[in-house]
Amino acid sequence: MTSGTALIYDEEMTNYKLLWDDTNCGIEVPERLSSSYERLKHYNLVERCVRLPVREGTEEEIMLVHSSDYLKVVKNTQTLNEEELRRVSANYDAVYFHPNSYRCAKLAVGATLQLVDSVMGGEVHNGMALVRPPGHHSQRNAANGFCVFNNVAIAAEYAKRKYGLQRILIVDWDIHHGQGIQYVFEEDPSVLYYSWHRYEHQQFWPLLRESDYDAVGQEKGKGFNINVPWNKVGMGNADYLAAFFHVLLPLAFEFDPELVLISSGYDSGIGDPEGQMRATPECFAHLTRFLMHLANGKLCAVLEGGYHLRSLSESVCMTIKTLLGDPIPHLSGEMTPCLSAVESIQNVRAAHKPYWKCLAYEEVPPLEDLSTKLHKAAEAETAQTGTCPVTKDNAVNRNRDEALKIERFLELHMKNILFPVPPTKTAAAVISESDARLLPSSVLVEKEIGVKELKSIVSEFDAKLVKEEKVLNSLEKMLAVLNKIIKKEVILKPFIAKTLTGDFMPDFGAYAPASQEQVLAIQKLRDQLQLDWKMLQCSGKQLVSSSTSLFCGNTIFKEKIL
Ligand code: Q9C
Ligand code: ZN
Repeated sequence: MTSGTALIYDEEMTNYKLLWDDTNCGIEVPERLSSSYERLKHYNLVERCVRLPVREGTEEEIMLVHSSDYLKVVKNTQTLNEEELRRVSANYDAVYFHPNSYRCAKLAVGATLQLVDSVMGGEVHNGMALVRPPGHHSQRNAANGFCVFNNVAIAAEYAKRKYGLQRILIVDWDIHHGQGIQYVFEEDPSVLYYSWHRYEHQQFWPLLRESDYDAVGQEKGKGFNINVPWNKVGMGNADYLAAFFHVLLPLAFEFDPELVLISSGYDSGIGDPEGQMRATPECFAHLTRFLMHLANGKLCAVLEGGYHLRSLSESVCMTIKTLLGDPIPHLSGEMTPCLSAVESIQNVRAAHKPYWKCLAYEEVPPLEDLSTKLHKAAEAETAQTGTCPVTKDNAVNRNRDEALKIERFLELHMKNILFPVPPTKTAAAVISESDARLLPSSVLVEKEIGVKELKSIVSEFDAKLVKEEKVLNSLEKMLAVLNKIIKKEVILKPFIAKTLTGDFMPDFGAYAPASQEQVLAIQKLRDQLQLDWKMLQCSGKQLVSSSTSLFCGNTIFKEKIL
């Protein structure tokens, strides 16, 4: 068993800065690094980490992702004067060079690879590298968005080669789209890239069509590129968690990575001038903790953006505290995602449905239509009458088809709420835990089903639950929102009943070791599923090695499988 959290930081990476006026680049300052490190010291976190020295990334390592021509261009900036530096910088979008940029960019690559080595070598369990310049925008032949070398993309290539990894997950929670990473791995099924980003229907930098949800990867890499475009600013804890629950985590668990890399930008946090989002530092503790369940905990976080110094440094601390295993702080504020977030999430899910088993059984019409329609109808009606149409009996003249659609919409959301739950827990207990944060709308509404009615529904299935006021509160909140979308109890009741009894969740029963027949049956199933199950599909060694490791506790079976 390995333990410990690595921290990689070297003051030398603060030794470059913008030398001239440029409103695009002014926010990328050395204090981003030093203030994060100061904050870590303030919370006594530095001394709890395993300190690793940085090194320079080698030319060979840099060329895992970048061309030798581009490497030469960057190398050449070391000796340029200000005028020449300005000229080189102007060849790229939102980039500045300084005589120390090349040295620091090499250290940023090397620091990232040191982290990967110490995690893969088992010296530590996980860790974080605090680096400058960031990496995720840079491309084979170009610097971009403050980024010189693509630290995380290089790390993934490096880990594939040095450790023979077949499945690496990159989670890019920076608020900008890491298009550089997308370009590198677009056709590569062994690297699953996930990014959420401020998009605003392509009105936000880097203004790319390929940042939208329908960029799912190409050729063999189809299904391995996941974009969650945020079309509004102000996304917060609930929206981020909903994206994790409904997009990233299901797919990531199906993918079953051997290593997780985080493009750990904090411009997605509250107060950041670029992101304009609202996630609190505590949110990053939750995001981190979820990812620690993957890849046996092998996780490397690498700093990308983050321009509000206080928000940035508090969020860095939250991430490292969580990596160290500290308790996760509670989240405050609105716990339901906004309509725009739900729309984005549903669009990504729809786009990825052909590629992932965990999405395959979703039977809903494209949610874009439905929610946009509901939203528009509500807005129009509210403007006219001051009341929300969907709560009024006859305000919206729905035909049967539409009613059915809404029913499926609700059913889908109930399934979503319950998705990550082991069957041993009651549905209601789970809803209480998740605090109903996965509901489709956050608008306050009149209650159509009161606590009394609710109690009677619930008590039919589990008398014990009725006593738990907390559970009821969550359910009540949930029902209130559902009521807003659709008035008729008659549709809701049997459906809620079904959900509460856990109808669609299989009961696995008590755990018992697999019998020989079961192992062979599973083996056969794996053969069949291999074609479309990601976890099997992208493992070259697949059957033999995975099967034996699954059942290695039982040597009798091992021989049979081999
Ligand atoms: N008008 C990172 O967060 N903004 N890079 C350009 C153009 C550039 C962000 C605005 C933002 C780059 C690593
Ligand atoms: Zn960013």
